[in-house]
Amino acid sequence: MASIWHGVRAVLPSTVSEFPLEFNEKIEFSVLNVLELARDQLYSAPDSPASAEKAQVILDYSWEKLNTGTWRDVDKEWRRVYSYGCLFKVLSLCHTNPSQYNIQEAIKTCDMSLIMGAAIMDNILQRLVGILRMQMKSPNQERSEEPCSKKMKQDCVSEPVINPAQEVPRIQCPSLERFRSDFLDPQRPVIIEGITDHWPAFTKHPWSIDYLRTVAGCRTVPIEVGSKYTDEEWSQKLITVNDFIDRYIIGTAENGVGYLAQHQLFDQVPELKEDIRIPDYCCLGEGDEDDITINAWFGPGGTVSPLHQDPQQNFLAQVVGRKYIRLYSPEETKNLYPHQSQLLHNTSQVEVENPDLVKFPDFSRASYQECVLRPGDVLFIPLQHWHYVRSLELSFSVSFWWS
Ligand SMILES: O=C(O)CCC(=O)C(=O)O
Repeated sequence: MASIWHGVRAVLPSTVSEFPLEFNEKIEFSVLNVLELARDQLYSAPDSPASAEKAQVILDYSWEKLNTGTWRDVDKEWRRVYSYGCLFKVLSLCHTNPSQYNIQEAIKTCDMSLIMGAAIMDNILQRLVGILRMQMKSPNQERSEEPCSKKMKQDCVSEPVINPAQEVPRIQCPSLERFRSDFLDPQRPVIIEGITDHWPAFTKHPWSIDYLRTVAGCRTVPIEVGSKYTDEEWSQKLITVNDFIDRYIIGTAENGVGYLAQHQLFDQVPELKEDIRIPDYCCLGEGDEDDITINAWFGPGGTVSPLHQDPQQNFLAQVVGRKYIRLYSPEETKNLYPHQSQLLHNTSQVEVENPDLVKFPDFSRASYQECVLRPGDVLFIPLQHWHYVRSLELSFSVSFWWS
């Protein structure tokens, strides 16, 4: 285990004077002082218990700042301070013969920095997590006698009946010009086939529960709990991917619907990002590749994303399982009863597959298109098009939001 500290130490600057601690005037002098003491101790007495205490002081204080007011208004400087707190905590956890528990705790701390903090020191927490992951017992080791032997939760998910007259059209790998003239310019939805065949997610590393456990099982991620985000009891929590699979996919620990729906997964777990490719058609947009948001949508059968619209063009790529999708053009907005509140104004109040037509009578006038998205399919959802999504079985999709 001495090698852990060796590996960790190797990513730190070699001397205290090379260790950067620069903040703007938003950060109070007393906080800077604790940060400097923690840094100096790291180089003078790294195994002193006082290191862990200072890390905790930095974490507690910056956590308060991150949780005051709305997230949008949190100053990035405080997110950097939080990441320094995470860094000092990881270092104190890894110093002397860390147990598996401490290594898992250190990985969780790196993830908290990647989720809540901001990049510091050339993304040092991302590099540390790579080193720590190698020291974890293989996530499948304990499960090796029973790979996938546990039965998957069998959800009773109803199969939709698709009306062919309303079905979203399909096309095989159109040229860029054809896609632009027939679908992007007129803002018409289409399912593009044959453009994901070369993705490692289908070839080299077919995505499966076991594969996810291997590349991301010990990683802490935010998940959504509740059948849909408009429900009162809906909430978000942080758990490891292994726990998410055990509780919500295999379903041994808890009932209820859990959805791993988030944009950070591919930044947190670069191995997964290497398995997918940004569709070439995104080059028709005005933004750079860095402006494209890539979201993961991983959950059991029956997860529902209520009818909503987004302010960007979207390619929704299906990797595992199938999803039923309904699309309404922005012209139908008047028949879709968006919520009044600012927070949910992009979400319809109507339960698409079980509408209350007494409360929402005009909903029945809204025309729509529908489809079942299958592995390999990529659905183009034009900007502001309302979409409703229900997974028909265990499903993993990836969406690309671009402008
Ligand atoms: O797959 C889902 O559940 C929702 C996808 C979605 O809303 C999106 O990609 O914008």
